[in-house]
Amino acid sequence: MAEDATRALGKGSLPPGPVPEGLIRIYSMRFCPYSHRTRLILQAKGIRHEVININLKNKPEWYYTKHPFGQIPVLENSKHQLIYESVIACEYLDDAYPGRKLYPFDPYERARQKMLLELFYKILGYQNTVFFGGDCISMIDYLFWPWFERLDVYGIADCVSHTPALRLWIAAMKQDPAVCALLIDKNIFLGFLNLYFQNNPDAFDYGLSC
Ligand SMILES: N[C@@H](CCC(=O)N[C@@H](CS)C(=O)NCC(=O)O)C(=O)O
Repeated sequence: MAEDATRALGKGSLPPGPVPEGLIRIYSMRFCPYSHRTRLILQAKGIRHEVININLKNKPEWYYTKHPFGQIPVLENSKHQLIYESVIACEYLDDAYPGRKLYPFDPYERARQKMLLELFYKILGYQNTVFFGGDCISMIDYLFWPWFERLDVYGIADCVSHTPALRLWIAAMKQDPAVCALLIDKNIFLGFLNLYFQNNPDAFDYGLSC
């Protein structure tokens, strides 16, 4: 499995070589919630991958060959295929790789998760099960999680204190191995935000020791 803690590549960097057979690459940024989503799926499905972090305030020239607007996340496979838009990338990983399917097989249940996701962008409805898709974790939970993990960092964790079902879901998510593997240290996140809002291009490497 890949190490996420690599320095972000910026202008003047050399483009990485082709993706080796049997591996998938993610162009990412350590603090981006959309990349976080996609890394959760890589982790949850145990997909061998490598991470290339991109400096979003000083983007490498070559990165525009990976995404038309230079956004992250982007997946690249050994056939030079590029997949972007985090929800599409997550579904691609679920379809293209073996192991437990994170989207339900049942077409209605799959549609229901996608409808919930649409609602998430407006206002969140809630279920009477621990997870959004039922009694075990599935795609929809991973697609929501990065924003909930950041509530504490933004100092607004209290906004879920009056919703016991959501608190239960957050507690259950914190038990999941993929979520645990990618939890971000709050102080490191705050350090990143502080530099980011000063427009400092070193923000993306905040907290890395070398
Ligand atoms: N709809 C996109 C949004 C991705 C996105 O906004 N990524 C941000 C980083 S969190 C980005 O690339 N920002 C740099 C830019 O827009 O130039 C997705 O779901 O993948």
